[in-house]
Amino acid sequence: MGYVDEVLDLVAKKNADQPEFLQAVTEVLNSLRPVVEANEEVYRKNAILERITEPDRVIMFRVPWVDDKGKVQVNRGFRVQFNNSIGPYKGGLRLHPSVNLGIIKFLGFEQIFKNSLTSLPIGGGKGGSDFDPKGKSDREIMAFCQSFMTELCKYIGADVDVPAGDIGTGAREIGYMFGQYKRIRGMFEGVLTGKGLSYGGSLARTEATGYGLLYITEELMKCHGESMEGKTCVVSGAGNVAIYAIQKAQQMGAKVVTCSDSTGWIYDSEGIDVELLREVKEVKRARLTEYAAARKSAEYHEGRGVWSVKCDIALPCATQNELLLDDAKQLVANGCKAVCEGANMPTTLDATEYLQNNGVLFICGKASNAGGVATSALEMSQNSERLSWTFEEVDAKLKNIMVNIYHNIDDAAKQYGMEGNYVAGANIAGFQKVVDAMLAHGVC
Ligand code: NDP
Ligand code: 2IT
Repeated sequence: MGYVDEVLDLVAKKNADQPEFLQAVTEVLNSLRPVVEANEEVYRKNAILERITEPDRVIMFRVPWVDDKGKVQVNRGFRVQFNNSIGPYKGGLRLHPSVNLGIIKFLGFEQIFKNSLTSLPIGGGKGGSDFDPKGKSDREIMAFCQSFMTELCKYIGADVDVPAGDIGTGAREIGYMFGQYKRIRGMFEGVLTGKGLSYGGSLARTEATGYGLLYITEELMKCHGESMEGKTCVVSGAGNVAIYAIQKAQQMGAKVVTCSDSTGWIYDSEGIDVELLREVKEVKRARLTEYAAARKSAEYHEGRGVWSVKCDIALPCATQNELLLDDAKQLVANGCKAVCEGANMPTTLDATEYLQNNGVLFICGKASNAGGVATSALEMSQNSERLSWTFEEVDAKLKNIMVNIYHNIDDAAKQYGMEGNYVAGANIAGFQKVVDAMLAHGVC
């Protein structure tokens, strides 16, 4: 048996109850085959694949907090510090009832390669909790965030591990967590990113993931003789990534006709009104039914369905495994030219293969959503030098990073005879830097 298959077997045995983690490892290791075969002796001897698929450490803890009725609630908190070969652990905190160890491990594993692709010195980590922020009062959110940080603060630091936002964790939650870290550790340092502008946040971090997604999508289109102008896009999600992806797509002259949340989706024949969407989701934290109620051209549908809408470009920006094989078939039948992932692993493995085999340009999240974490690393740089850069400066650096990621993954795919396979290109390009550092550090 080849080395990749041996390790895939081993990882499947050790993590049988973690389907999302296995899915992520399977995608990555399968696409690394040509690189592993070319270096099999060294990688085997150094157990590179065994080590890269086993987190440095997993921290799990109880998060007790008091709700508005005076009752004690208990959630489970996680931080997976996966790999710090090229820099301090870096990755978001997800607050959603579906969170479990397997999901945090999949996200942490992906983060290793994503962070490497940014070309900035950040390692891979991820955390979160099965806490559900929906319907909670501000005081309850604060109580949870303070309790979560009371435990987490023992394991993080500006040069150790720097968490940030993800699903359910935005500026409000980061603020409460930063306050608690500062209070317990007695230190004002860049321990979190996605901070507010008044206490060390970076301009353009809020927009960065969505904007970055569109910068790489535009480069992809340009390199295939097309532009964003006049293209019809479908977007899923209505959170941080989706909102700023829609905004930038519109600035580039595309028409975005859908968005979605966890209960339903919108088709807006006139194109999504981003300001209205922000008001409904960011300010009121309400359902998309409120968007439909406020806008004549919008239809609201219960359940899922954005991928059934005819489009040139599809941008999944909600969550993992939200674009399935049947959705991929529908996109292809409707003439979709490109799928670029704003979310982490939104497309299942069979759907990805179907899209690739049917001529759809496909960029995976670890490349196309890397703008968020890249700008987090820029926030870390600004914190270190105790300066803040202008919006234009950060945005220009972000664009440059995304365009470079596109060319790096394109070149890596070509180098290994898989031209146009940006999944393989991303995994190979991300892996190479990490493996060089791991070999340099010896057995650890
Ligand atoms: P948000 O919490 O801001 O938004 C998530 C959106 O997806 C919401 O509209 C949510 O609906 C919707 N959604 C639909 N189904 C689900 C589900 N089953 N679970 C969770 N959400 C669901 O998160 P982000 O926009 O920050 O994150 C979206 C995706 O992008 C995630 O995969 C995340 O890991 C990834 N990502 C985020 C980055 C960032 O900087 N924030 C960076 C890189 C990747 P509802 O409104 O009903 O909750
Ligand atoms: O998935 C991701 O890259 C994020 N949620 C952003 C992580 C970060 O540290 O900014």
